[in-house]
Amino acid sequence: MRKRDIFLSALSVASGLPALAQTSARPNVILLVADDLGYGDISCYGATRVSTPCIDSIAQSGIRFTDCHAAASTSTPSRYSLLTGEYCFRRTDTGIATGDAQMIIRPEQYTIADMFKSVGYQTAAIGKWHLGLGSKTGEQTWNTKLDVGVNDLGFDYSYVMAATADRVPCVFIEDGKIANFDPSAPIQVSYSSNFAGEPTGAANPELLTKLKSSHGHNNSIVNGIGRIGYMKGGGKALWRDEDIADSIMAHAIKYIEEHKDAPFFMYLGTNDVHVPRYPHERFRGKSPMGLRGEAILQFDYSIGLLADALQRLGLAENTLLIITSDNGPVLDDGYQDQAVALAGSHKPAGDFRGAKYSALEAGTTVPFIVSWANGAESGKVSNALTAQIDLIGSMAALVGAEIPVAKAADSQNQLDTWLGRNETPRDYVLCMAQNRTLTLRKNEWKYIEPSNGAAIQNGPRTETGYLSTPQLYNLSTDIHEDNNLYSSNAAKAAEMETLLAKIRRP
Ligand code: NG6
Ligand code: CA
Repeated sequence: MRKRDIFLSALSVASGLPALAQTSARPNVILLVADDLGYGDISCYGATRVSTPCIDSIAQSGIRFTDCHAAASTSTPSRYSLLTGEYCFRRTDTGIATGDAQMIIRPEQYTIADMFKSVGYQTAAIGKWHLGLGSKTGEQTWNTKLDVGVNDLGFDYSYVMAATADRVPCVFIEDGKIANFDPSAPIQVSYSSNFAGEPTGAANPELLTKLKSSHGHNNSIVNGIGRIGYMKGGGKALWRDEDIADSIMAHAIKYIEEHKDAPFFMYLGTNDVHVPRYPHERFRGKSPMGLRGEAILQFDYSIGLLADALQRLGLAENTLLIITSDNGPVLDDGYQDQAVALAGSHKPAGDFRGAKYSALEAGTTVPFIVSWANGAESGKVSNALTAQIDLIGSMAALVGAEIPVAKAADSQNQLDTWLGRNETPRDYVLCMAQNRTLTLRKNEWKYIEPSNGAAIQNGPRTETGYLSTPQLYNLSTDIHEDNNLYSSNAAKAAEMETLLAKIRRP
């Protein structure tokens, strides 16, 4: 036997599962990560003021998890952990990245794409990136090929937004180069000062014709919307916010069409439902919740397009699709899109306390749906404590890849739980809030370490859960984290603190 076959046999014995390579074609894997989509934002997780039939139908044919966590309550650190299997807190440079940040994951670092490539998969990253590009912050060669980019992290193909839709540069980068590059309008990007003669949201609010800011977002104006950071140029390469969802999904589907004969892994980051929420015209007026509700409808519609494409190409049965979000929800994240005023009875975070940015459960508890007709249970709801950090470990077990020693060290193999074969919970779940406060879950217990952050998030006015003293909650009786048991349950508190210290310094 070749080394790979020996490894697969060993794996099948160890896990009790048939080695996939010996039983069925290896599945395609699509990891679809929404942006700021809350636990309560989709109907199969309880939303009633918005309906998400495409996602609900996928959940019905797969497993819907009720207690899954992103590694952080903001995007950059959450995605860093997801793609590397390493906790974001282990490095200090994993906070929310500017659009001109250098690449945070180092080319030599092991990624989920490297893992899939090691067993012969084609790999693609499409959509929101927000993990930096180029080798030096502020010195990217935007108008020629970037010196270092997504394709240096194991992805064969990439079509990404450098950061977020509210940050410049407002162009897509395809395989390291500006997509639809306009030679008559090369771009310039700065996060320190404006370019002479260029309007800004702060100086020219009359030019904010599509969306006005509620906080921040008052630098360069692109498509009638103020952004974070300054840019000049772009011409025909500039995105139109109304077309971002279509553009991301069109590129994803084109990739799938072109790679339907070989197994592929696709990291697919939608822009929805991050700010600025400015969905395509066809969704306008379709939600009582205004633009944020329409962005959720657009997100669901995009997933419908993806599902249809998989069906049409004969890939529906043997594609493992994960639908999740990078962090919890927020209503007012800096634009006057009326998300707060029109939310009504909608609970974007379900029954959890807090929001995006927060150390409370709403910050990192995210929708998590796994669907794979050929290999996962169907029509199941799993209450197992799970974590996105286990992506590499679980997917490596799925495809029989050997993770090199000391790589993706925080990621575990939770494949059986993820495929619904059992409900074995993760032994603990560690998360990081925006001010880098760490939280620890173990079974029903939740510990929040002390920090000096403000109790209310500046801007969105949401609860952070930051407190100068430690917190301990029993979520089985107190899902809303109201009763701090830290003083009254000293034994459990000590156990959680000891475990946190151990994880922090392995
Ligand atoms: C904040 C932005 C917010 C959003 C967030 C990152 C302001 C006032 N707020 O700093 O709008 O962009 O960063 O969100 O600028 S994330 O989901 O990508 O982490
Ligand atoms: Ca996010």
